[in-house]
Amino acid sequence: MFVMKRIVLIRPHMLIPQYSFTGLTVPPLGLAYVAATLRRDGHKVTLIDSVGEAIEQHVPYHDDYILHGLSTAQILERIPADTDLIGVSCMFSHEFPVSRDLIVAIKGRFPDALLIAGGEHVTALPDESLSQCLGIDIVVLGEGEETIADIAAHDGSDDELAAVPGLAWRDRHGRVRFSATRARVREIDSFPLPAWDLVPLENYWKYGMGLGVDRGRSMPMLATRGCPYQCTFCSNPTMWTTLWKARKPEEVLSEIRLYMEKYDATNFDFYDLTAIVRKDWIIAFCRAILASGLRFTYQLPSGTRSEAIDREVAHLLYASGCRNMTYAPESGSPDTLKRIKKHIKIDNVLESMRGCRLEGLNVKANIIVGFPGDTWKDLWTTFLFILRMALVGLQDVTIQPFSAYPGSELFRDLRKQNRITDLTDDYYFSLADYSDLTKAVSWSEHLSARALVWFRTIGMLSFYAVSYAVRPWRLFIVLSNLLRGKQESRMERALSDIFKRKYTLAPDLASAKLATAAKTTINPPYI
Ligand code: B12
Ligand code: SF4
Repeated sequence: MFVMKRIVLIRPHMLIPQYSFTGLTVPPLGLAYVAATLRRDGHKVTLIDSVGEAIEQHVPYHDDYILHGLSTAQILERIPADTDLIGVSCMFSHEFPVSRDLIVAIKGRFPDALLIAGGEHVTALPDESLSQCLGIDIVVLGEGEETIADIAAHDGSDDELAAVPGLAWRDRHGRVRFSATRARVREIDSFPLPAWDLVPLENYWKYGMGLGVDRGRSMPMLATRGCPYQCTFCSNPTMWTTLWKARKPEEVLSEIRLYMEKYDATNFDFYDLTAIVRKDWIIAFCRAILASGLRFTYQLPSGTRSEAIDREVAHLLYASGCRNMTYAPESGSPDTLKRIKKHIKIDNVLESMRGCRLEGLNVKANIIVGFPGDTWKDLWTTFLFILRMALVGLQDVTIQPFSAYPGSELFRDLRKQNRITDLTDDYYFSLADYSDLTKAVSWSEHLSARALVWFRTIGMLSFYAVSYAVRPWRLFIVLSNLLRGKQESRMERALSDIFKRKYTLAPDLASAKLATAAKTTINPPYI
């Protein structure tokens, strides 16, 4: 017999390093998908988006960090008393200590509600998540929609849980148990569209927040799930396996049309792990947009591969409204690329980038340095590659030190080698240092953390120096866009975020420093 449940889904507050150069804050797409599936099944769902509901709220945390969003007390206040099931998203490993404390506080207030955690981090470390956080009853592994829907349909007894594939839980004897592996959903168009009516989208638009550059009222989109590659630094294979599935281009387009009509959306940010895997798919998608006559911009900001992007594809991308794209070559050193199993050729990537630039796209590249085994030679080769990208005309580059994310092959290797031993709070926090310009952790036997900090600074300065020396008019474009509050490149986004943080956060931070009470509510004792 079906019993309707009262379900609350929570996106916890975000943790960002104080000297972070990125202030990206985006609507919680994964939770919006989960909420839609639970509603499809007839449950009553509330979504607490701690970040979206308090974009302007920032509190200092542990000296070096900032907590962004609602406080624990404010989150607790929003949970209805008759809640049966609480789902918390635990996406980022560096935020786990903070999410854990939140979960403990929630469980303390609502001991009878079943507490389910899902997302990247708990999927990578289910055992540890359950043992480091006694507030979690069940961990949903990988793709979450159907698993949580099955849990909601059951009563939560050990036997019933064992019959639901795709989860880990602590049984009544306190032992961590795993059910059978759940296969990924193959018909990804069958998911109900994200429940955006439960998310404070207007707040994101008000502050110009989105995954890409601010090009107006932006909506998150997902055209594909998974990625067929297995780069050693990436948690994707553990989370999504290597199954890559794309939606039908016309379904993606009809979702876009819906958001244009319902929300006046003008721009769409694709959150795909690697959106462009098949050339025939991207061509069909671009042609469908062109045939529809709809006018909007879209961006591929999360880092795509280059194999399927030649000049023909670049032309269609631009013609159909794509304005920004991010490549993720990660390194310029063939030795490093081989070690991290990236399976790309530098010259092919540069050729693909050149095509995009010639067609007018705004292009950024992501570089990671300090992988285990990286040497000065790898850094030097990567430095030359960075300069070549500047000459090709890329607008932006980010250089980040490698972070050993749980779920990745490199993380497992480092644990086997006893280079990562205890998963302490300090370890989790260290994963956030990638975005702090003053910090790095080096996992290379040949490079110090200091060397990586310097490399990043010199590498980025050199990229922009060459870029502006070769194309001096770009400086004027950046300045004029900044003055007009317009954004085209990631540099413009970063400068505008820093400006916003300085002038809109500063008073907030000052008052928060006085309010020591805030620290006690946000930071209850660890268990
Ligand atoms: C959008 C995005 C962001 C956004 C924030 C997203 C958010 N809402 O909080 C921003 C730009 C801020 C961001 C930044 C970073 N990101 Co990011 N990001 C993504 C991205 C591209 C899309 C996420 C998404 O929406 N996916 C689609 C939805 C459908 O999947 P999902 O969110 O995982 O949700 C599903 C399941 O996880 C599960 N689920 C999730 N929550 C819950 C809750 C419950 C109760 C249940 C049952 C299930 C469940 O069900 C959902 C539906 O199937 C992913 C890559 C990807 N495509 O997954 C990387 C990814 C999540 N990011 C990653 C990383 C490393 C980062 C950064 C640390 C640095 C970086 N290199 O980019 C920063 C740090 C962020 C910070 N807090 O400061 C890693 C995470 C690794 C890890 N374990 O920490 C990912 C997986 C990319 C990768 N493979 O490297 N990111
Ligand atoms: S880094 Fe990109 S290409 Fe490599 S496995 Fe992860 S998502 Fe796929």
